[in-house]
Amino acid sequence: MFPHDFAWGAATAAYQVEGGWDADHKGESIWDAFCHREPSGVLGGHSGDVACDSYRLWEQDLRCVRDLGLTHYRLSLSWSRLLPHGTTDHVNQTGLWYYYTPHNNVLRLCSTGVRYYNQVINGLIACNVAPMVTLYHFDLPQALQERGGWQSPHVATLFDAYARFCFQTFGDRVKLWITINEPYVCAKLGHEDAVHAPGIRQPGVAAYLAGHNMLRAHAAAWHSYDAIYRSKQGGLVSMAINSDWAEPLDPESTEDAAATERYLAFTLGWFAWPVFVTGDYPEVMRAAVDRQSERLGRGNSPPRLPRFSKDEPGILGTADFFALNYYTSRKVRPGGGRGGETLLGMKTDLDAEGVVDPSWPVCGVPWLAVAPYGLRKLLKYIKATFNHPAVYVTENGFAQMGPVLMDDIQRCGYYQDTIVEVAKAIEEDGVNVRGYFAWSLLDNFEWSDGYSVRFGLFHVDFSAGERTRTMYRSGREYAQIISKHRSRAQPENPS
Ligand code: GBH
Repeated sequence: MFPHDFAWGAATAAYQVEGGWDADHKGESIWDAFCHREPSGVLGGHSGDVACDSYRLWEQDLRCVRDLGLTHYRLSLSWSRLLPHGTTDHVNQTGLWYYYTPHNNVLRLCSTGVRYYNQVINGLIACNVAPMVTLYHFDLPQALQERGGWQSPHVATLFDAYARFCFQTFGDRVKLWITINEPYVCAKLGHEDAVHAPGIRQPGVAAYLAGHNMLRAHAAAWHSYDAIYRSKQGGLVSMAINSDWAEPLDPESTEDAAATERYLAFTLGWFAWPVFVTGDYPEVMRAAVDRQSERLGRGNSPPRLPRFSKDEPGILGTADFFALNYYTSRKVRPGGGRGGETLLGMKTDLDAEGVVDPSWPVCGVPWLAVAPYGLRKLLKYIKATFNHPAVYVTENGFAQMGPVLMDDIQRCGYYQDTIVEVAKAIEEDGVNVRGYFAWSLLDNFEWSDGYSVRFGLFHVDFSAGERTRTMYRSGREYAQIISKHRSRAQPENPS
């Protein structure tokens, strides 16, 4: 059974739902720029300009949250809505909002960005739903991109200032923080593959540098929280790491086993190892990158996978829980760096490829093979590898493609089966899982797939001005699961 205080949640991200991309003096983000570029890298030329219009319709989102009976809701803040230039010297000064605090007779000023998130956060708390807040979900202020973005070493200090601003402003009510969502995706899809903003393609170099600065930024923010806010606010801070579960294609093959180790090191390990194990990248990863640099005659100074400076506060220990985004699994064999390849790139460095087991159905997006058992395996692996941390599954979900099915039975099955695996991980493997967040509350802007891919528990009608939200069958079934477990949960013994 699930612990009585288990977090039952759903998640969204600012750019994917808010719209209002330039409302009330919001600054431009890299996703605004990426989508507005011609030709844009997004299917159908879609953008998040309006999305679910949650900037205007946030009260409807709160209704959805309540209809599901969630205990927690995970949302992200738009950095450039709060700080249009990305820096704290400009707190959306032109979009000011005055409010009066009757208890001490003070007329206060705050930015419309602050006002927006205050409304959402206060609205959640008023209906007894705890917010989990992500500071960064892929949407860097464009002004900072123009100063080098995640490839600039200065981004860590700027992120830290933004994080402090958020802790200071919202931390009296927000007790669960995610600094950066999926640094892997930001680094690799944004700086290696160019399929995400900022659309950079510098294989084998830029992603490692971007990822490095994300780790530095995360650590700086965690240290700030720890030193300045924790004693007053008593919250927890982590970074959300995405990973497939991976296992050898041929269980007998030592080559496949080694490839699997690399596969996990290059996804989960890239970020989790520095934070939870050694303060540095997995040795397997560094060795693989260095080996290819040498083989391709690139030399090794500076190393493509950067080294952490001893003069900065460390990375090790900068997470108060493990935040995992899990969707799918792979069977792994070597491939991509066998000697024939002459291209520098992460694929060559990794020298492993993941394939889908034929028994796993693929029914939505091509990458999402249904393998719920992989989550249990991954949770067990995390317990063993990262010193038995408290774990929140901060994302898990299933996409529909093509015609909309309000009776989305495949997604119902996906959630059912996955939640059972979480229960087994808790009961049988003793993993300290503290919560589970479905991705996503709403159908939304699915990055380079635009609106063609639907992950919601609520259907959103993107052709209607009102962006009507309608609960899918999977939403009803998730609500039933939650209510069953919430009512079964024993309230804490008051003595
Ligand atoms: C999450 O990433 C994101 O946090 C969320 O914003 C997003 O909406 C959700 O997933 C659904 O996609 O097309 O073969 O290159 C999940 C991790 C890693 C899954 C990159 C898709 C691309 C595979 N993602 N992966 S491919």
